Amino acid sequence: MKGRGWAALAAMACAMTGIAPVAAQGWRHVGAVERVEPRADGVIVASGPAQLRVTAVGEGVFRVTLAPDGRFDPLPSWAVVAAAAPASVAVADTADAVTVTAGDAVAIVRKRPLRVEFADRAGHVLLSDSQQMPMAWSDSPHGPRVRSWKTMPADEHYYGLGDKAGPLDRRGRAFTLWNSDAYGWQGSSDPLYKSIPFFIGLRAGTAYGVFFDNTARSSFDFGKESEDYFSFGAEGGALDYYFIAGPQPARVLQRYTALTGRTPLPPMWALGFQQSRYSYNPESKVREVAAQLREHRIPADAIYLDIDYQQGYAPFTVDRKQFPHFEQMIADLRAQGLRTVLITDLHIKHAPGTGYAPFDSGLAADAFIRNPDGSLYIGPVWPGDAVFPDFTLSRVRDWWGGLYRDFTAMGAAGYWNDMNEPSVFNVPGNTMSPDAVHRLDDGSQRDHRAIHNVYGMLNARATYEGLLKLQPEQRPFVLTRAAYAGTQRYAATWTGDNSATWHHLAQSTPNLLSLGLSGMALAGDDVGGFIGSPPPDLLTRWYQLGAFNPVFRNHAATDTRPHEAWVDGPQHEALRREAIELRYRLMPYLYTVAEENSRSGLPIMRPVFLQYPQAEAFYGNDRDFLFGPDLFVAPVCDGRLDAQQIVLPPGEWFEFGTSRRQVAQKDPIRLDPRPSGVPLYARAGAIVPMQAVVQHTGEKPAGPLQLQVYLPKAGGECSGSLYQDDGESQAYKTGKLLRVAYGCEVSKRGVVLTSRIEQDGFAPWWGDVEVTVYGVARKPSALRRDGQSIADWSYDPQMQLVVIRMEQARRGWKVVLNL
Ligand code: MIG
Repeated sequence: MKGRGWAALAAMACAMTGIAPVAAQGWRHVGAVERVEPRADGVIVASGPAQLRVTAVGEGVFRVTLAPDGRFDPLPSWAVVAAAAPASVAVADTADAVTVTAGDAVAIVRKRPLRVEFADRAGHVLLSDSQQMPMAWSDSPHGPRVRSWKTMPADEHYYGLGDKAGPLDRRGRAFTLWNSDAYGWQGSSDPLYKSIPFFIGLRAGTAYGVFFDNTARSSFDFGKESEDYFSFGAEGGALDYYFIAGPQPARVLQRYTALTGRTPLPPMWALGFQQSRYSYNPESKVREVAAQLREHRIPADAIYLDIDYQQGYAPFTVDRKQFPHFEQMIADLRAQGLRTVLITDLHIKHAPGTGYAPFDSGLAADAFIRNPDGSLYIGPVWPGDAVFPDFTLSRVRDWWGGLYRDFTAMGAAGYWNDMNEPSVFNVPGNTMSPDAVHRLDDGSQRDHRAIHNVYGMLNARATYEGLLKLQPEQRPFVLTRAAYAGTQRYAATWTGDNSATWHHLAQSTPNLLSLGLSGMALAGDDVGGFIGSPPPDLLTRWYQLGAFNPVFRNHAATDTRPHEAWVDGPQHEALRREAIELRYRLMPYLYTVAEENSRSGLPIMRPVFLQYPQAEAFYGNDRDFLFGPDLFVAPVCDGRLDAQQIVLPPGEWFEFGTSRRQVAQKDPIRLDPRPSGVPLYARAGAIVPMQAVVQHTGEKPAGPLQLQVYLPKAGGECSGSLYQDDGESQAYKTGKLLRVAYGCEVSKRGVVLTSRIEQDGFAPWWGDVEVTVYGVARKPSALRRDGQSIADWSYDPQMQLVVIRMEQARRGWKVVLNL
């Protein structure tokens, strides 16, 4: 079929499907390049009025922008924060092509016809424009469109686009990006709440990324229309995309998050267990839930107040009839180690003349979106008729941020920006009118079609930046439902209104992995499912999986049975508590991973191929994942009782907390599906920092810092790290932090364990350390710390482990185990 040409193909597809052939949809192409204008950072090529600009904007990162009429769209990017030409860019113009070399990648602009390719320095092509269908634009009756088609290798896999439904590998399917309130979404629902037009292509261990920076309704087709090509494009805006070289997928993600920003270090409490429900009201109910959490000894750090705490659903109000002592309630929760998170939807109640300050002040500040005729855009949402802040204006974002003044003064700790697709009731498309007018700081205007997909992100941004202004010493916590690329700079997210079914439990992991691969590492879903009432087994399994999600929040809709940990009797409660306790025991490790994410963009939940790109067995694995660099989680996601089959990542792994070693092998491990918890493995060579169980992150853990050392075979090494700070302030930015690197070397004669203090600006809660070394086959003959014999150690021959207790170990040390 390859040789038959585009038109024939399109005609065939048309005959088969009844869809108008692409070629007939009025696409126009640049054709042959007529002029070449080399620049310091790349090149502009032109043909007639059309121009294409290809520039290097980082090592291995290129930006491609098409201007059909020769004018490059002046709309600034909402997503990109850092795109500067690297130190050395080489541009070479030959008869057939212009090449732009930056770092380890080359952009090749072929001239006849114009086609763009990307390759590594050795000439291996990574991504190339389709031969049949070069990039195109149209202003056909279908409206303005742009699109790029790329050759699709048979063995290439595609990941990203945020939390789309269905398998993690997007190959063979097509997706629309148009932020949508997708209540009741299912495995094939599309579009959903977020638009993150970024994906990673992965083929035989080599990866690249593409970020299509366009906020209009867009679409990605990964070979659904044809197996020969994949494509992306939008209904409006510019063909403006970034190619990001790897070759490792982790490198692609580091570069993508350098371009669009990273997640700031969250407050530690946000990594604790969070209890939510639509809604906990009145005040007595909130207090009761808090008391139950503590009575049942379910560790927890936050309680959410959903829309019913407000007066008539008007954002930034409190229903004082239901919550007579709102401030005192927040303080009382805080005294129990529970932070209060308040929902603050963006739709401001349209309430002229009623003394509702958010409306009055917004109107006075001209902060609301208007129709083309200048009247206010009004749409019905929870409060009834509502108006919508014009978040594209920085002065409106400032105004919005100021609305949080009272709540922050009352001691609320986090904010929940729901409904920000935006969701509008009882109107076509369930969102704002496409003609509504958004104003920009440069004085220009865009209609809603152009801004829709970034609107929710700007809501989260306004909240985050406002909180930073109000409480500059604290780390804001914002949870957003809608997002565009770059939203990770401002907010954590969740996957919206999932359902209490086994299917949705299984869908949770690919969604959260995909969010992490799309830059949004701080993500979770409604544990237990939002819609419907989960049977006890399902709810327990969901707690067990949620304990390994970056955001761990139990939430449920109004008409569902209770979802709290204790509602199904002592056996289920014990299993759920165990899962939550493990989360808290792992907090030193988790917090260290979150800090790494803030610097590198590497997610907290990682598909195995992110760390082991050659492990093709995992390219299509939607169930299992790495929790940070060292733990492998193989959750139980179905209610069946046949054996759970587990394939381990490459290398050697230990069953967590034991000396039982497993080597990755072809034949899967078969496990009884009813282990009490989630099957969990630690990498041989890992050093995992842990602590005693606490009821919330503000409680000082009893006893020492615990280090679990999983010994590799003789000749091997191990590594681990610990990051700690005060957990909530910005003081870490001025060096008030502790960073420790742990290591080990294993030889036939023994083991050498080391602690190296890399940064010593913060005194943590611990002074002593307890090291558990797993995989020690015989009793050591001697143990020395810095040359001195260690008194307090023991060997368990059954468990094949050594436990060493050391006082005053918050410094560099070297421990030698003679074997
Ligand atoms: O129209 O605030 O996804 O988590 O509980 C429903 C009420 C509005 C949708 C959110 C859900 C939240 C609910 N909200």
